[in-house]
Amino acid sequence: MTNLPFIRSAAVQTAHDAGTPIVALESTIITHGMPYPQNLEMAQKVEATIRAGGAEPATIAVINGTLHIGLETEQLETLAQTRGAAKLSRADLAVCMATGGTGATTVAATMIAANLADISVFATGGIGGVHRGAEESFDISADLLELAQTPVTVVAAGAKAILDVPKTLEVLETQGVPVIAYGQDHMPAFWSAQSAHKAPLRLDSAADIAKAHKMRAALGLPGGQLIGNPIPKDAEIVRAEMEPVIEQALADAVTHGIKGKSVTPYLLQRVFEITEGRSLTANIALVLNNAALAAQIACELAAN
Ligand code: PSU
Ligand code: MN
Repeated sequence: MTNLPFIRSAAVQTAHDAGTPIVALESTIITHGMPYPQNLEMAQKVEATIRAGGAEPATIAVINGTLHIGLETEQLETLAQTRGAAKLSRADLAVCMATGGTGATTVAATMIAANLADISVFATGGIGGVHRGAEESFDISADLLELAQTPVTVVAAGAKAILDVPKTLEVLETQGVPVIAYGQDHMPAFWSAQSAHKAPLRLDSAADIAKAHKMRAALGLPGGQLIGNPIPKDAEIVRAEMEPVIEQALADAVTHGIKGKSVTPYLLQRVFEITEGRSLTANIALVLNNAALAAQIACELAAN
């Protein structure tokens, strides 16, 4: 029995007890980031990629008030088809659990859950960040503040390109979050491998990323690391092509008065529509790529 309000799936419990490396996965990308059935296929492929990399995947979600670390096959299938699941960030997690609700965890909430369950590495698509026009809307994702306080290494393909990337980098710097591009000098831009912005830091191996994770802990520094892993070249949509699409989606969001939590899901859906599904194909490719790197990092953390 545990006092902590979560349960592990059978496979995650076995991995935890055996000391097998584990990689956490979020669920908002499943419920709010992609349509069914592609979301389910993506989630299953991501889990398979992590297993192929020698680690155990732990998809995290709240189901009927219980925080699940790892979902059983049917739970994942059900969640992928659940309409109206809550989108849970740091602010929402406790209320959802206290009231027996069902919801998907964002990057912030997944980091909290992973840390509770002794998981140090987490793979996602793109983190939330500072929205364009934040000087008016004050829309800054709680993901950034979570990276500053919860010791989980997050592998993402950068901040979503719908965001203001330089402002996102500034907030991360202020918050003391290491932003590390993997294998290149520039920040990746989600659907595109390159952004116009140099990354503050660069590392070229999973072993170095694992070492840096441990060094932060040894220094007594709170918080995690953000790894910017570029989408594979053969799957990317180059920036020049994406930028007008993003502009259009942002303009539509303003026209329709989209605010708060709905902004990110709305923009992803509009980009999907405007690109006639190509953004989704790229999104799935980059998540799989992040899962593979996260598994390597988890193995390195366990080995040394
Ligand atoms: N990356 C994706 N799709 C998503 C998200 C990220 O490819 O749906 C989700 C993540 O869960 C992230 C959240 O934490 O969007 C950010 O939402 P907001 O901007 O409202 O904080
Ligand atoms: Mn927001």
